[in-house]
Amino acid sequence: MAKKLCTVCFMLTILPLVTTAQIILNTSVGTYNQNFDGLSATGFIDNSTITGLYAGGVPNASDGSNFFVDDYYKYTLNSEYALGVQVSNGNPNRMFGLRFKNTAGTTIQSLTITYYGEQWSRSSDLSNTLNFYYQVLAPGVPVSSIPSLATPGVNLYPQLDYTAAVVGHLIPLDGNNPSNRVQKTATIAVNIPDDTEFFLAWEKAAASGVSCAIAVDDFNLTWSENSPLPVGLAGFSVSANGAENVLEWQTIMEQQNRGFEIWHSQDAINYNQLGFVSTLAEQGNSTEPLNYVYIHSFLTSKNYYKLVQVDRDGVKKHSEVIMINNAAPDKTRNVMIYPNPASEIVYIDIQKEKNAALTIIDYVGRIVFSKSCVENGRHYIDLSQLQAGKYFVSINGRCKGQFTKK
Ligand SMILES: [Ca+2]
Ligand SMILES: [Ca+2]
Repeated sequence: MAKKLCTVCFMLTILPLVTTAQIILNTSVGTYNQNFDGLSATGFIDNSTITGLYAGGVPNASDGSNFFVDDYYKYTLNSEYALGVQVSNGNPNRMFGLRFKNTAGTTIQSLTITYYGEQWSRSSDLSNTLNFYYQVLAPGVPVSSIPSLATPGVNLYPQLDYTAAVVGHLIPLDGNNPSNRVQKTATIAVNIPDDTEFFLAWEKAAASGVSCAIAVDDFNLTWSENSPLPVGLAGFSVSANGAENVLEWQTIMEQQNRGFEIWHSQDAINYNQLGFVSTLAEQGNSTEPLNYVYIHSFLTSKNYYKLVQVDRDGVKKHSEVIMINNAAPDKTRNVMIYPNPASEIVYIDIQKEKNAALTIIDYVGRIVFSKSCVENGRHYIDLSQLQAGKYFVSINGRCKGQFTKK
């Protein structure tokens, strides 16, 4: 009898947890991480195997060499899992996603989403994209199953789509190999009131033949009650393009905007300004969408970026920080010069030189600064005595870049 009573008490205790087992965001700013390593080889239950994770079926575990098409996949290598899918001809689209609930007592206005797309097999099917999307429900409305791309109220966000790069006849690939995984990241403006559920999800379209095995891993969400930027910033993303990182952002409206400072860090603590991108809006005012791009050639693989939007009256507002791990730094480049344009000071970072002779030359070839036996590291050059114009930086007689004095 006592045992029975205990069981009833236990069930009463756990039942509320089961019915509300989405991922709870109960602070105005916070972070959620999911590496999918809580998956196992023996089965999958929506919203149970991993709280808030929906995949609508029982996935097979695979290292990419077994092709259990039309199931959700737990791609594993040494118990390191990713969640993905492989679809065959004639079968419907497949989707999976994470279900959240805002209980912070405030409206969430910004989501910074980062994840890795991993390709675990090759395929000659060309529909090799995982489409990212999100759905916000009305306050108080619970959801019980994953929406699809076709669901009314779903928002697409193409900057977070992942397209598998390797095409060819079906063979397994190691999705953990850096050449088979890509980091996707963006900050998106949202409106998620308190007591509201939302899904962040991916959908793989139906295939012609058998699709590649395509997966998501190392997901990170940072949410905030603050809007990404006051100048109607619709998105800020960083993507890898060989030895360059491409920063892209869009404004949906601008008022009294002067432009954007681009700040960079290698450790998320010490930031340096790389440059300034002036507004594209006439007089800093626009009601049309405007697109901005800044390209950064970098020296180390881990890079943190943020935008600082500057009003015409000097007021500054910071964007979220985005980190990107690009495994292909430009190894031929060993000097960084910033900010550009510069006003009072220019910083010159030097790596892998010995007893360097540092020279700054103006546009007609006159030496305006020189120093010998310069060590590797960061150097501060006072520009206050220089005239406005273009200058070249030479190390040991080789031109390593240029900057403009404002
Ligand atoms: Ca993982
Ligand atoms: Ca992985």
